[in-house]
Amino acid sequence: MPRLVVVSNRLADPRKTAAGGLAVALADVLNNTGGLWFGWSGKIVEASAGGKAGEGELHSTQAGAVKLVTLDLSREDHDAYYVGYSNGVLWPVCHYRLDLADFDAGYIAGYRRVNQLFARKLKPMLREDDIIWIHDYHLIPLAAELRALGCSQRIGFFLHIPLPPPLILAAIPGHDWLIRALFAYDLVGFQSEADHSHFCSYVQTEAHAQNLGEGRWRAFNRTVQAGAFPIGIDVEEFTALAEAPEGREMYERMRREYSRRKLLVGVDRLDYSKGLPHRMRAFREMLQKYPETHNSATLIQIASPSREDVSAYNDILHELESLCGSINGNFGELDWMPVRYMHRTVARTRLPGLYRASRVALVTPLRDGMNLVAKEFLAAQDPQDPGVLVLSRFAGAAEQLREALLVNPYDIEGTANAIHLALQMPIEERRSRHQSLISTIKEYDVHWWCDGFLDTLAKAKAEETGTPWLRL
Ligand code: ADQ
Repeated sequence: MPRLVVVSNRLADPRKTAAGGLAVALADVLNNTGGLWFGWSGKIVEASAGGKAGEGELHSTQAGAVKLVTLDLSREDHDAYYVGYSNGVLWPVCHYRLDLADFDAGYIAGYRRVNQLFARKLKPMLREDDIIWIHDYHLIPLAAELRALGCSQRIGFFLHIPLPPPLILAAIPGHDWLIRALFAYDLVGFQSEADHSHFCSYVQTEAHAQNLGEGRWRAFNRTVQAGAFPIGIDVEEFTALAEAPEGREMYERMRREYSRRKLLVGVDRLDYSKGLPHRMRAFREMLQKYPETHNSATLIQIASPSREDVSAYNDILHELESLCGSINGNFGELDWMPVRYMHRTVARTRLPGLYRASRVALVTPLRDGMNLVAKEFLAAQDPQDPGVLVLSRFAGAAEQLREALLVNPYDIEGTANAIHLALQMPIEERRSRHQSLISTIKEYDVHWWCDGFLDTLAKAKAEETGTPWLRL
């Protein structure tokens, strides 16, 4: 079996529970093939006097059969590649937020520089028959840079965030270069059919690519295969976490604490794509419209700190704090606070207990590649007395989870009504919705995703008919 090489901006130690679903899923294949996982160390090195920093000092550790190799970045590279182009341009535009993008002309060169650095450092570690799997928007041009150095291995790419329609994508400085770079891969995977269809319309209209059928496209002297591979969770692992002592203890504590009230839960990174202020307004609207919910429902919102070096994140933090404060100020009683808001990360081992104790989950992003919280909430439920998922139609997960209560998060009143409906939903309906949803997430779990992508990659060998790579 060829060795699997995974490349992503950050990596996780697959032996640790805290690493989460993706690391757990990749750990199996990485372990079985004695694989290599390569990425940024998270460390920023300041330029030393006279010396050139950021030439990527390598750190290597062995995690079982898996080799983890990371590199450091210079301050300048980090600011342009990570804060600038990746999180200041690609993240907002791919989440349809042109208004929040920071189109600084200098960023793209830093993004390219770091991708070249990754390629230069990775190449000497590669074997001829390796299968390489590159993840996410930070590393779109990495295959092109590897090809430019003479690498002919099979290379796949998976985009974890949405791909917007061509006219939005075209707002990205260098969008044509980015899409052209995707043709350096043998296989490109998206989260949803919607994202895949945006790729198809872009390459047809902007790149005049030839449609070869079965997801294959020819352009820039290369062929590439593209498709939707919706990511799942490790349902068994998550259910086991719910049954483990910490999961149970958390569940029992929450049940005791909220025995007189129904619990609603929201768990997100604090990011403007997650629709947190819209969610709070919908919850406030529900309290206003349905006074019988006063005293009987509490929303726990956990928002983990995220990318605090990007200014748009500070704005969302203040807006959220002020909304939670005003809801509690206006509706709270001496013995009841409608919202409990926490700006922190909850340990992965405790999440299942919290989910299981909640009657309703609010997963209402304005735009999301997939959203794994939705799937984790479903996996943690008691099938005999399951909670209800209120899910944004703009999350990639909505393509699969049709039996959730689907909402348009921009429609505050509509979402408020859906939350109320979820709180009132009779047990038979909760059970039957949950039954369909759980069978979907079990069938399309993270192992299905991982195997499906790698099997397709093993078969998808691009034809090269010339030199495709352009300079930026
Ligand atoms: P994220 O935007 O980070 O990921 P999401 O899929 O919702 O979003 O969450 C990823 C993981 O983080 C989940 O396992 C979740 O439990 C955990 N998490 C989130 N908030 C947390 C908190 N406050 N405390 C503790 N844990 C928390 C990107 C894309 C998504 C896509 C994933 C995977 O933006 O659309 O689903 O990658 O492809």
